[in-house]
Amino acid sequence: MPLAAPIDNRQSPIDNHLMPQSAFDSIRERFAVLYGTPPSVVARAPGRVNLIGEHTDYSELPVLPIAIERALYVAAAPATDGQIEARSAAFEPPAQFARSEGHPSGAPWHRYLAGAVAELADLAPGQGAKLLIEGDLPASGGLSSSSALSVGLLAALSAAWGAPLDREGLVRRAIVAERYVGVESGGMDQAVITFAEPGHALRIDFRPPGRRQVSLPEVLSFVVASSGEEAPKGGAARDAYNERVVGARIAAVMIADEVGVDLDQPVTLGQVSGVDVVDILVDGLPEKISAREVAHGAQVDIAHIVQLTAETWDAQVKVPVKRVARHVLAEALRVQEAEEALRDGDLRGFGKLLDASHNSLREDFRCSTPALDKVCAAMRKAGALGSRLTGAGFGGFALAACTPENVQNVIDAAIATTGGPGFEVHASGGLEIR
Ligand code: NG1
Repeated sequence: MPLAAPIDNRQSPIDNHLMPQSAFDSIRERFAVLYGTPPSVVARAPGRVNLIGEHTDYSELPVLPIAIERALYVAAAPATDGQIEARSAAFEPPAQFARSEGHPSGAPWHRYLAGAVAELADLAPGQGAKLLIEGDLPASGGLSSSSALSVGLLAALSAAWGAPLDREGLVRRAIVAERYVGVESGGMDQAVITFAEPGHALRIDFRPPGRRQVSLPEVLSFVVASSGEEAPKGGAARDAYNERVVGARIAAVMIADEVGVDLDQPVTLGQVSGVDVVDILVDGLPEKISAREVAHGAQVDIAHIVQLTAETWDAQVKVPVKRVARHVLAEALRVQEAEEALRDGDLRGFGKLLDASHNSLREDFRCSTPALDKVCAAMRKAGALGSRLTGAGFGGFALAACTPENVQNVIDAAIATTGGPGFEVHASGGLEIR
């Protein structure tokens, strides 16, 4: 069954939802005090909350996120000395390195900075930059602070160097920049951060590529709550994420091989999701299998399965395949159903889809944690229409949908369970550059 309805490729107008001038003014003032010169540009990159469509983007299947009012602000000015100097109250410690050196050692956030600078190697060679990064976006996982940082840095640096990127180019480069940090992510975050409109979710399709704004009912509110566990993109969480990416690729190859799809190029589950008997084929997949076994059996280039941008993957390791594919394909159908429920104002139906998504992420995809399960259950008990983990999982934040009069109950229940933070979020506008 084809998943994607025709997509309206309308672009978000720039500066569609102006944030208060004061936030831009105050970072400008602090920049001037810090560096003795005003910034030439400030970029505001919001966080995001994925409503539904979790772990589908890297299989080229749809997602339905919103941008939120919490954001990172990146102020930048060019520097003739070729040095990159970046300070932040949100990220410690400060960074300083010669642009020509490329890779500063140090804190994890320096890798995002290095990734963004490396992605702009073709712009204003020899120029350095002074940067100040501030904001109110929690960095503990699930609200996309890493992509807000990458998008904000690319937007601010390219503008400061006199070559502002167009929004499509910005998204493309931000995806690549972030993959160098080691997580083979799909592209949802960078797209919604750049193209979101207030009051709307953004339906993003990858095959064929497209976006459309989905109007949100006014009587629908959203709360996000921390599970109390961080989900840093290093170590175990990165490996667990990449294991799912490889599992999804293996499933795609095995199904494609069954139905005679050309295997000369990498295949994704998105490519085979329309096959009539796809559910039967998924049922026939092994629970676990290694990339090497599959590549050998299907005579496919093993790199199509295990090649990650910045990490190596041991092709002999057996990874979960059947349950990963089952989640991904079912979740893609839920995105379509959730969009329809929003369009029809069916809030209960929408809430049930969030619950079903969480169950699938817990039981099949296995990226939930007891703390995430607990905070979701507490929010449901407090009257939420539905609740699920949001983002990659393995810790981080959960989302609840509720009616406006229930927002406070849901927040209180979440905070009583985890100690917080928990707060309401509104669908907000994407990247602004001033
Ligand atoms: P988080 O970790 O929540 O920013 C990650 C990926 C997304 C997507 C989700 C799971 C990055 C930058 N983003 O989101 O592309 O795959 O997991 O749906 O890694």
